[in-house]
Amino acid sequence: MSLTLFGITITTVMAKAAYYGTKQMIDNYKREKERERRERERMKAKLDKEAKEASIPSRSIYVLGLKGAGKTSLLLKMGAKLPDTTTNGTLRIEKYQSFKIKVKGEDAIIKTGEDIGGGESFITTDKDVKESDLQRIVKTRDVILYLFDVNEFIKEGHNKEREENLARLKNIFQVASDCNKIGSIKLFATHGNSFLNSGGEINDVISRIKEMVRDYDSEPLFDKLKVIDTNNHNDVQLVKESIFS
Ligand SMILES: Nc1nc2c(ncn2[C@@H]2O[C@H](COP(=O)(O)OP(=O)(O)OP(=O)(O)O)[C@@H](O)[C@H]2O)c(=O)[nH]1
Ligand SMILES: [Mg+2]
Repeated sequence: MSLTLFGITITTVMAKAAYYGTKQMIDNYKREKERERRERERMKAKLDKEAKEASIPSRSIYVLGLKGAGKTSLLLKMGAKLPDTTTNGTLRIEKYQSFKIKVKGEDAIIKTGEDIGGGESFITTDKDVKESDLQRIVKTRDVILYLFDVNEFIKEGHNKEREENLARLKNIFQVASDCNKIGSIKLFATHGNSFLNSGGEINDVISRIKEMVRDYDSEPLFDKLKVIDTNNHNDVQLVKESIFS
């Protein structure tokens, strides 16, 4: 069928094509407007989230200590997303994204960071290089948590693990003094539950440890030493509070 208007012949096929073409244009336009609306909403939500998070207190931390001290266990318990297989010994640097925690009922943020193994090779302490890993870490992080296994530390006699801890703490103390950040180093003696289960007494062990480190360079770091179990919710809460204190 065809219709002639002002000398132009319009066939049904032409009319249909014009109709569908126009419809498609309108649909495309609507889709584009909808996409723009969704993008605006997404941006607004992102900005709102960033503004909200900017008002939440945040800290960057680094957890140090010998192999088996409980670094990975503590980070996992605090809420860092790490492969939990790494509590069998962290073999490479594992990065974690920033995560939210509660401190005294209020929101707080632990910034992006990394979990390292306690093996010597993971961080350099060599002062000859321009800046050792340890210097970089102490300088750039807000808080350093240093963990050691209380049961190993207090063993009497020649104690290689205690010596190693004290050697590392000497370095850390030195670097922290150089950049005026002694207060950012927090010490925690871990495996407190095994210690208690074997009949130990917390106050007594803290005094014993302080006696053992008397006259060592890092002695001042032991002033606020706490004994914790990295799997205990209240103990981990204590660590979180110390990060924001
Ligand atoms: N009883 C007890 N066990 C703990 C505690 N903290 C860690 N552990 C255990 O000790 C072992 C070593 O813990 P990790 O968290 O892997 O120690 P790490 O410091 O990350 O060790 P590396 O990655 O090798 O340097 C694991 O079997 C943990 O379950 C604690 O406070 N109490
Ligand atoms: Mg580990």
